[in-house]
Formats: sequence, structure tokens, C-alpha cells
Amino acid sequence: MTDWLGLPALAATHGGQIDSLIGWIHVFMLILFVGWGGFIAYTLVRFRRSRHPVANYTGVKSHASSSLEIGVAVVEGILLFGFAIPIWAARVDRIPPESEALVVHVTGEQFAWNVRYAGPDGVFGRTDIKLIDLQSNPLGVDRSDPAAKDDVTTLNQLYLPVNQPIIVKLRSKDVIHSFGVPEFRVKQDAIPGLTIPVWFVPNVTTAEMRTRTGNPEFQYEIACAQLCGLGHYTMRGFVTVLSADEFQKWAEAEQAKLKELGAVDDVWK
Ligand SMILES: [Cu+2]
Repeated sequence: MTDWLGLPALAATHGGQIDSLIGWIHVFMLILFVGWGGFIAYTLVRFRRSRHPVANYTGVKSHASSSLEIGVAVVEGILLFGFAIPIWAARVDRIPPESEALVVHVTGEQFAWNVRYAGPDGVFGRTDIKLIDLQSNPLGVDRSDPAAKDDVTTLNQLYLPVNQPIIVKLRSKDVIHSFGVPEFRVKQDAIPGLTIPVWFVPNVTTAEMRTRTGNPEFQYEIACAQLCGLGHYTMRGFVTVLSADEFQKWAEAEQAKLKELGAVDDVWK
């Protein structure tokens, strides 16, 4: 229905509402544009100097223009209170319970996205700023904490299962970044000192999207949507949406990798 807008392909359950709102705003703005444009053209001709050599200081007496403006304000009010605010409230207030969602921590830094999963225990382990090492441990995960041993971290790669609510907890290590995935119709600033949740339900796997778009190299991309420094343009992350089984396999493979590194011995005993 909103194909005419040329928006990126849609891959999240709430996206249709946002697209239709964008569509209605465009329709309304087109009406205003044509209306105001026509009005200006009309006044230029109607009140041209050759017909009105002397200015009329009384002006228009009818109230038609006031009624029109009230009409415009009413439609704007409907768009704002009827559509925009309810959609926004669903995004920020009605976050699903964490027990029913996959919670992922995403931490922005100049110029990368650090991703962390809680692992099979479902608990994010301790982190310590003193343990931060930009190469080996950019989030300062304390592997001596039992809850941290199975935490999986990745750089610029976010793996998600399809058709499951995802809660991304956004943070930043330095300046303001912004987590934007156009296909999920999601964009949220990551602000130093705050943990901001964003939630969505991705409903098209990367493989499906590759078939649908006819592009075998299609990737969902996390674009940093705030100018965050000189390397801002390099701040790209990738999202891979997998089927539930594939996601399970990926998670197990990550645990196997950790086990190899000797981090999760205790968890697996
Ligand atoms: Cu950034």
C-alpha cells in the first residue's frame, strides 16, 4: 500500500503502522502543498496591480480562510493524537516482559557496535571498566564471574531469531550514537550514561530477504544515525536474522568457541 514511498523493504511486525503514518503524512502534505500553491497563484492574478492600482486596507471580510486553517489544525491533531502518539507509546511503554523476549546489549563506541548476549544462563555477568581492553575485551566482561562465563560478545554482528520479540539495550561508551536499522523501522539514540531499551519483532530472515530482493548479498545493516566523529561513516554493523533452529545452532557454536577458550568450563560441568 505504501510502495509508492520507495521505503526500504519492511522486516518488522510494527513497521506497517509506521509506513502507513508516513504515507498519510505525505498525502496530507501534498494536499496542503497544492492548496497553498494554488492559493498563492490565485492571489497573484486576482489582486494584480493593473486591476487594483490602490491598496485595499480593509482586506478580506469572509471567514473562509479561518475555517480552512481550523480544518488543517484538526487533521494535524488527528495525525498526532490518533496515530503518532499511540504508535510511539507502543514502542516505549509497552515493552514485552524480558522472559518472553531475547535481550541483547548493544554498546556503541567510536566507531563500532559491541554486541553481548547473556548466554544459556540468561544472566548478563559482571563487567568492570578496569578489564576493558579495546582488542580482546571491549566491554570489560569479567569472566571470573560465573554468570559472565557464558556471555557471548561479537563486534558489529548482531544475530537474531525471527518472529521473536527482541529487546536491544542500547548504551554508549563515549559520545551519542544512534542505532538505526531501516528495515526494522527502528532508530534510537545511544546516550552515554543511559541504558535505553528498543524493541521490535523481526519477521523476515536474511535468507528470505535475499530471495525477496533478488540480491544474494543482502544484509540488514545497523547504520549509526548520529554524526559521532571522523570515523562515523565506518560505523556499520550487520544484523543476521535466522530461523529459530539456525539461531540455536549459532548460539551453541558460540558456546563451543568459548569452551575452547576455556571460559565456560564451570557452566558446562
Ligand atoms: Cu556512531
